[in-house]
Amino acid sequence: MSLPPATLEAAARVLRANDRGGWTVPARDLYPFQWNWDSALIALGWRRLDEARALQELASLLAAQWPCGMVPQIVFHRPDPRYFPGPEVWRTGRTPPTSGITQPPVLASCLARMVARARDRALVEAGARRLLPAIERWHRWFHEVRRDPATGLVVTVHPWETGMDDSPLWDEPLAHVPVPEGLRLERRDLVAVPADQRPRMAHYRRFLALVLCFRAWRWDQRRMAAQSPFRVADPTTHLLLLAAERDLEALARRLGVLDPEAIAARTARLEGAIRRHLQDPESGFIHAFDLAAGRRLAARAACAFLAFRAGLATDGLTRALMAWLAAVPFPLPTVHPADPGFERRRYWRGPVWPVLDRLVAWGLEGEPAARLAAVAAELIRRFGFREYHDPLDGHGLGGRDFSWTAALALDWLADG
Ligand code: 9WN
Repeated sequence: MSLPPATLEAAARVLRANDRGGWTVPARDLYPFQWNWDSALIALGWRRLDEARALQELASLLAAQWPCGMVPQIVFHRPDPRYFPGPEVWRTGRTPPTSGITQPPVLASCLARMVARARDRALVEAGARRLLPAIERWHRWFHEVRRDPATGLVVTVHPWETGMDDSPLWDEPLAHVPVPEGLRLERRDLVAVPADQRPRMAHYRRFLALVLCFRAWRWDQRRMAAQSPFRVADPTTHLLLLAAERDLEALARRLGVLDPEAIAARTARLEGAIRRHLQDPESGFIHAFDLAAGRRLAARAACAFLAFRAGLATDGLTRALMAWLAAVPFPLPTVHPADPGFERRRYWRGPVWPVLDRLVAWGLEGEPAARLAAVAAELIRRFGFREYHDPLDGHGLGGRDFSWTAALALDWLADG
């Protein structure tokens, strides 16, 4: 289902209004800096309007890469009092200031899509050649600096790294994170969004406690991977990294750059670790793993369906997807409504996120892909470019004029 021209024009207006000159804010009031996986997905919207601007979005993010290879979750290009915690809390010592953790790696996959659909092939391929070495270093960082020696899985040290911050997946491992006495927490997010649509205070206190712990360790990434009080293997990070590695290898072969064999070898190792530790052998479902406790977690979330994109589909997982699609009028609910943890309006604990539908549909064909596109198109037509929605009545929630929602309208729903 495609969106009408007027809606696509409105999407382009959102991107232009959120453009800060080479980088785009996710949402003007709520998130006034550059975010990692937002920018990669926003670039896909820019590609429909201006391919050079799309490449610039990725370049401005990669310019903030750390010497160790990490590409940070947030780049604080210029001060803005509307977000907490800002650079004065993170204190990572980087220029420009950045946070000290990462986010799910979708950059390579977005760049591969830009190359595959390029209108100006010479421009986009030249841009890809420039950007690929930095992206390869970032992927290598996941395998080397963030490798859990016991399982071969990638260590995630903060729920913000998963992009699905207060998901019930993290309730159990977060419970072990100590909160220092007298912790000072400012909730500037609650100025723009009602509290029942945002993470609870108990979650936020632990989000901040982890930041302060890593700050005390001077952002030593190896120490964070080995000793963080929150050490999990995240389905989203693993499944998107697996897909991104496959896309990177294909790009390397196509453009004759990097070492595709080395990428293929580490991709195979990653796939093996996911199959061994995250995928349930009977149901095919992809679970999170608590590395600190040494066991797979029982909780289920919709990010498991990113497995289709990563080439890990099974009959059981297909049956589960069908059940989740049928469970609510506006799928995918991030948490199944029959789950006791389901909350229809609260952030990553139930609402449908158009951006997740887009990422899941990227790995699907036929009826399920068409259904997700139809749902996202209907939500956008009725409620505008929102951050997420109530999966029972479709009502728009969270931030407004949201960049990645506008971008997916241009990149995914304009194609029909
Ligand atoms: C923390 C920007 C980001 C997204 C995340 C989403 C939310 C931030 C927050 O907003 O997280 O990174 O402060 O709530 O959970 O996926 O990248 O849109």
